[in-house]
Amino acid sequence: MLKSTPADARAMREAILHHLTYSMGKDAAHATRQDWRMALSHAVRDQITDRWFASTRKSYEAKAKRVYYLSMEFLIGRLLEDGLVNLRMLDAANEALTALEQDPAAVIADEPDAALGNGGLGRLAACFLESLSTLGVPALGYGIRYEHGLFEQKFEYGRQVETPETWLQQPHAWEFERAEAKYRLGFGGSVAVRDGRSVWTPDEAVVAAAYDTPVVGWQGRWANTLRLWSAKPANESFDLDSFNAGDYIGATAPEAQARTISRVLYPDDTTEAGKVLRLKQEYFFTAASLHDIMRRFDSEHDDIALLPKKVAVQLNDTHPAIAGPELVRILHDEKGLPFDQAIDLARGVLGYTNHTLLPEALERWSEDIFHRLLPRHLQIIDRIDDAHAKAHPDRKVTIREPGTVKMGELSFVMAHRVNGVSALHTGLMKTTVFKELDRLHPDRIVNQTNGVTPRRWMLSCNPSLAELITATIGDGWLSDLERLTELEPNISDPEWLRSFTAIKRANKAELAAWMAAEHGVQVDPAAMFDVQIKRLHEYKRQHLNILEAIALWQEIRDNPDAGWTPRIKIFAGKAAPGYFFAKDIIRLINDASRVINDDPVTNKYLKVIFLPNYNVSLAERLIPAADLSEQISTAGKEASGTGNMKFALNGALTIGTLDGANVEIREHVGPENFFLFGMTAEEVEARRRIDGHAAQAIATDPRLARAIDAVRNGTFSPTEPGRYAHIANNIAGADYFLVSSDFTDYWRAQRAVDAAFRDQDQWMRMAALNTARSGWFSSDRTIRGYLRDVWEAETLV
Ligand code: 26Y
Repeated sequence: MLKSTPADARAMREAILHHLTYSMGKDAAHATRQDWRMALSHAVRDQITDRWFASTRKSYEAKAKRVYYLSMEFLIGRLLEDGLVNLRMLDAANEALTALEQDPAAVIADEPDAALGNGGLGRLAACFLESLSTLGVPALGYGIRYEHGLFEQKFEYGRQVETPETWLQQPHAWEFERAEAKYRLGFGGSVAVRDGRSVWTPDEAVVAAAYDTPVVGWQGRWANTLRLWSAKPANESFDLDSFNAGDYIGATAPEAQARTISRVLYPDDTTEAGKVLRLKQEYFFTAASLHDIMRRFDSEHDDIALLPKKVAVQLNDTHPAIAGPELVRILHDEKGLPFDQAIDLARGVLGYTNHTLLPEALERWSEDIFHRLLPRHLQIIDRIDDAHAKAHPDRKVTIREPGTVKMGELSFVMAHRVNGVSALHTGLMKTTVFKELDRLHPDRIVNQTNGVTPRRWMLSCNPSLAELITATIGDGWLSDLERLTELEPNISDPEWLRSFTAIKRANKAELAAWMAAEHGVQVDPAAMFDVQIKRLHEYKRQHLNILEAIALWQEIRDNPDAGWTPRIKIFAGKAAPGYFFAKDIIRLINDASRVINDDPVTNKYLKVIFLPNYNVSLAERLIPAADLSEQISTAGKEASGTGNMKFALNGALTIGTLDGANVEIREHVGPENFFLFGMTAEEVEARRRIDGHAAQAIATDPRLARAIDAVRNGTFSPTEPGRYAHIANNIAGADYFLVSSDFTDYWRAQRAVDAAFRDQDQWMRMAALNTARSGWFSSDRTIRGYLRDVWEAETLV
């Protein structure tokens, strides 16, 4: 499928050498790895650029409806391999680099991960962009060009230490600066009424400057743009008076202040902190994007009533929620449309995706901050709220509350469609946070279950499995993932299953070699690789996982010869810098891992490893090598999950609760190929109402009691025995996330996993069935759903 001809490899080699000379100014004898990486990137970029122009031209010619995906986060990772894979040039590049005496893997790994996102929401945006291009939808992603992406994580004595991420300090081949696309944006100031019109005069200004990155779809048939905004000073960036007075540092202050807006990604996806700078970031990128969208619309159409027919703007959570009032401001204040018509047009354009029901993560802004930064928008929000009240006199919900603006309610009221990201989550939206709004607008909420792109999450990260699949059913699955079901008849063919098994084993051996080389840990590739990789959150319950490991360790010590199934528990993930409980869970896992791994009695059967600095590239390494996928959130808390889909697709079995998209994964792969445990969302609610639920659970499970004791009494922190007492007390006390109450069933399910893994043939059949039945979880399917139910837009290829 990807086999290159000698001519392809030759052309690639020439293109690389051309760029080495003319873009990098180096000859082969003096080129560094970075030079080679840049030369190859430019060669690939040339190919993408031609297709990109062709796509843009087609969109203009068709005067097609465009989809705009507004997101504070795009967790895109590395782009070189992605481009090579989608253009089917990976083999040619490998051959060319080898002929040039370069190590292709090292050249590809030289690229820094673009980590412009925290986790699931940002990675989803990246998968969506790729699928929009694969499907040939005229679309743009809009976001912020953060100078510093998500912090890098190191461990010092087991503790998370954050250091700044600096991706832009390395040369970057993918973006084009657009000197012509600049917008001046205001903050603060006052509003006056002149000739019956509200006029906002801000007292602070900043310029948003566009940087474009092409995003190429499968087989290069289409490419869209990711447009990221960088903040620049609006006026003379340099205060000459200060400079002349000898204040050399003060002279640069205006520039520094303007640039602060796009300096750094907020690393917290847990608790909404209501910081002024964050609201500035939100308005900055949303307003710049809307001006850009309106400029494009005005250049193509002269009837403003066409707006909802030609423009779809999707809000990735409430972070760009200011789009509603800003669009109304543009249409009413600037273009002079009646207020009600402005609202209707804006609503026709906007869609809102909700990604969380956790009350502490729902954005609310203080009226005070809002008034200070966006005085006109606050007035508009009040009018939107009033208009909504007038239309629904019996309503029991408001956007404004004394002292606050509720961004979820604002987004809901201003969007024609509101969606959740899994069936369970969408159902819960209707019965919890948006119950009243759903009653008033019963057709507004729809479900769009998340998906992942199979190009990155199979073809690129698991090339051997991709090759087996293509050899078995052809390569149609890459653009129609549900065709993976055609694999099913082969699973009963022992030879085919042997190939499948050998691939999983080779992926595990590769990971084991990497862990030994990079982290000095020795693991047996024959052991079960049990993986939990995701942001640290109490609701995701990494502490349930480590508690089970501790109980297992204790049990193996009691009875070392009971025929245990060897297991490597692998963790990775970052905690928000201010989320101290989550950081303590990381430290506990690291401390416990030292004790457990050093235990000569048990370490043949159990090891625990926490890999530092989880990012997209590490996920690409781990997922193809996993046997067991840990998806163990407290039911009702994980909106969807997308890692869960990547694991199933790559032939890992899930141990999981009935939460988020786990529910749908289990339905698709079959309950017999999924290890279910734990309470349902309803049972969770009921359980919480029982006084002393944790104590009850502990009283009936001596294993749990003993594991909690070990955490409490300093078994893993002998120099500071009280270090984890608060974690033990939390689990044994209020235990809001029901670690104790779900422990016994989790333990049971884990032992069922052990038993199943001992029958490798049967296990691998189940693993292959997971792959064969995961096709529905392609982000292509998700995007088709949005096109149909939310955007009413078409594909052009
Ligand atoms: C406002 C601020 C505190 C904030 C910043 C980032 C709040 C939330 C976030 C990010 C949320 C996020 O990543 N949510 C995840 O979205 C995924 C894609 O839909 C889901 O699969 C996952 O369940 C959900 O936790």
